Amino acid sequence: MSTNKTFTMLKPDSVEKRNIGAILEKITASGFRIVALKLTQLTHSDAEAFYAVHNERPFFGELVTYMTRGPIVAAILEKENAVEDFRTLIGATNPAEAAEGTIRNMFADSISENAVHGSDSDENAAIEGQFHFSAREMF
Ligand code: IDP
Ligand code: MG
Repeated sequence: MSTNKTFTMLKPDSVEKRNIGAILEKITASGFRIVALKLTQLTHSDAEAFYAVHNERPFFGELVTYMTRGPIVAAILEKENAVEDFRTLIGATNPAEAAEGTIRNMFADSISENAVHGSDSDENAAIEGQFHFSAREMF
């Protein structure tokens, strides 16, 4: 059953390039409601746990270094069919393959520094959202 919620991070490159406002505008203009929102920073162990599924991949060390090098924006978003629709809005992992008008097409530089995270399932959206936000931070 769909929860109608997903979890996103605007990754360190988006914060460094001052794209927070433009990306949040694109997200809300696309019909998502912001349920929870904060500027925060992942620790090394946070990033290793978050991306544990990729820990055998050759880019894992680079990914952890990138995701911990500065603040991120964490958010929970609500919309009908949120997980799937948000993955469509962000576009392919590699911005060179991301469709015109998607967030990664507009704001990402490379397959490693690709601007945003979007949960890949309702189950992971709930786990990732609860990692960052307490009940009193969700509206
Ligand atoms: P996703 O973010 O579109 O779900 P995943 O395959 O789950 O993509 O990969 C997680 C993150 O790992 C990507 O968003 C990107 O930052 C990084 N990544 C994925 N593939 C590569 C790669 O081939 N080289 C470097 N970094 C990668
Ligand atoms: Mg993924």
